Amino acid sequence: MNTPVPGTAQEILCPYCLEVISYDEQQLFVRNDKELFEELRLDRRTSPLTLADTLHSAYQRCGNSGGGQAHYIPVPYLTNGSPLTVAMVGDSATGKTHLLTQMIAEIADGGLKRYGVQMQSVNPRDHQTFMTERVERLRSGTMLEHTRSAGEFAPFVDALLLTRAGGVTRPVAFFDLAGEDLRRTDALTRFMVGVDALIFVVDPLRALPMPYLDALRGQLGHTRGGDPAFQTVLDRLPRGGGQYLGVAAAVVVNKSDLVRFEPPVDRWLGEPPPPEREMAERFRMESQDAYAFLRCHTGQAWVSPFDSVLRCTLHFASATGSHDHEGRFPHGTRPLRVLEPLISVLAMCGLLDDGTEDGPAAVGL
Ligand SMILES: Nc1nc2c(ncn2[C@@H]2O[C@H](COP(=O)(O)OP(=O)(O)OP(=O)(O)O)[C@@H](O)[C@H]2O)c(=O)[nH]1
Ligand SMILES: [Mg+2]
Ligand SMILES: [Zn+2]
Repeated sequence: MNTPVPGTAQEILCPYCLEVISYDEQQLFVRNDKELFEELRLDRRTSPLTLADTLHSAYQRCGNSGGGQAHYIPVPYLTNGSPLTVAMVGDSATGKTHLLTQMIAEIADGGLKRYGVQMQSVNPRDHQTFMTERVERLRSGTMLEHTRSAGEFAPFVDALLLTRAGGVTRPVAFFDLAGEDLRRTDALTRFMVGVDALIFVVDPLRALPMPYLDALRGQLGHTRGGDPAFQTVLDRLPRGGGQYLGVAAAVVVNKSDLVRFEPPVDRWLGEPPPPEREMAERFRMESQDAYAFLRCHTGQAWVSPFDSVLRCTLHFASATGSHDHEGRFPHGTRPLRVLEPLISVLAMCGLLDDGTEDGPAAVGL
């Protein structure tokens, strides 16, 4: 992690209120054992190593709280280059939390190393909490709970520092709201206006008509009308004058284990991660197949992100590899192709080298 040099602070957007914020040593806090924020006074006489270690777990209070809820941003988020925000989108129970958990688990296991990317946590304690409460829980075979409604602010659930082989580091923060919150159009979802990448999660139990899925659908049932959260979020994004939205996007047919015998799902689920040099081409092929699959079986509304966003890829994935049995995965979980949608949006945002000669990411074009 970079140790910030006074007077060189870069202006970035606060991920919560979207106002400009820059690193300010006078606004630092640490969290105590009771999870309360306490002011941090830096002693410049401490050794650079100790200072760097203190700052790694420090927070800065955003000065734009303006009567609303005070919010705190991890210092490494403000001092390591231009941050990137990624949000999961989909109605309740589409599998956003399981998918994001498995994505971060695979990154923690070194899943981005084959693309020359190293990871570090933005805040060690928050990352450890995420690993214990989500990743280890799921790996022990316990289904994760529905995400609680966020109230006034949507905090990111985890954030990582990703460093490319050339040495460029960027903080990446992940948002995972409850499905019902994503339908809100108030201040809670305002951060969506400034988000860099969206991962739209399609639930086969809602989208696909196959009769063998009926027993698993629950009360919500099948609909050709699309996911209401997709439309609310797409409507919220700034158009910037053009016909298409400029955000990076991936549409994931999640829970693909439920339709694993349908072609071409069967074929894609067995595919290994794409090598860097073939990434753009492989994602293009998968996108064509997934688009055709969705359009063959369901209404146009389910592919609305692809129709509205300029750079969008489509993917097949399964967060858990199988359906839960009364809240448990007795044989553990077996994530399938969960990292690909994230790799795709990271490439679109210039964080991965997609191996093409014309510089920033040809992925999604
Ligand atoms: N078969 C199958 N079930 C899955 C998969 N991923 C998630 N599920 C199930 O889908 C249900 C909902 O998962 P969540 O990840 O909590 O869904 P969510 O979209 O975060 O829901 P909210 O937090 O309410 O918005 C759980 O019962 C999971 O077991 C998958 O890949 N395959
Ligand atoms: Mg959730
Ligand atoms: Zn703020």
